[in-house]
Amino acid sequence: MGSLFSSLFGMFRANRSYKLLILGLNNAGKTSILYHLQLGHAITTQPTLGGNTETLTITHPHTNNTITLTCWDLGGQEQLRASWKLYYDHTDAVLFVVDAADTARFATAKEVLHQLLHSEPSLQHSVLLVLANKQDVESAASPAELMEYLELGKLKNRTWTLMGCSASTGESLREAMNWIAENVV
Ligand SMILES: Nc1nc2c(ncn2[C@@H]2O[C@H](COP(=O)(O)OP(=O)(O)O)[C@@H](O)[C@H]2O)c(=O)[nH]1
Ligand SMILES: [Mg+2]
Repeated sequence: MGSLFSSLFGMFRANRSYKLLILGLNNAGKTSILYHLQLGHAITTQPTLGGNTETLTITHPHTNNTITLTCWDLGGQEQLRASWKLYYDHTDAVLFVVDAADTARFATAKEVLHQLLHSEPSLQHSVLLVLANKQDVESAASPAELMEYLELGKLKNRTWTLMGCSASTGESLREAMNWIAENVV
């Protein structure tokens, strides 16, 4: 499989830049997704050390427009860092990644997600894609189950969807990026 990242401009409009954030609790699979998009295959990830961000940028060869993906862990004290505000500005889409096999932390994931959307004015216009990651794990909750756990029906004035995916196999990552390309205004 080729790199999905290099073909993103085939899905996204070439005449503008995009800023996408990949957020979620630690161990959800954010870094794995980021690298899968870039390399087209799974890598062994290292835990991201407190507060670090990881960024991938692709530049359109003719227009110099960019697609930027930045990820960091939410939850715990790090979430409150003032410097994150800089990253939230002008966000087109949030990819909120949940480890669908980690049922013990669904409640925390829900709290963190709803708090994020309520407390960050600069995310008011961002579309939301929730990824129920690790669908390759047998015990993983289905997308429909996770949608209920996370109470996504409560979201108001927001374009959102939830999809199952696997950063290990790459399942549904192309569909995920396609949805974003089609739904970012
Ligand atoms: N089975 C399975 N493991 C995954 C998947 N995505 C990530 N992992 C593993 O989960 C762990 C945490 O992944 P990582 O990308 O570092 O999570 P992050 O903390 O959100 O950046 C690593 O051991 C990954 O190999 C997946 O879709 N399926
Ligand atoms: Mg990480």
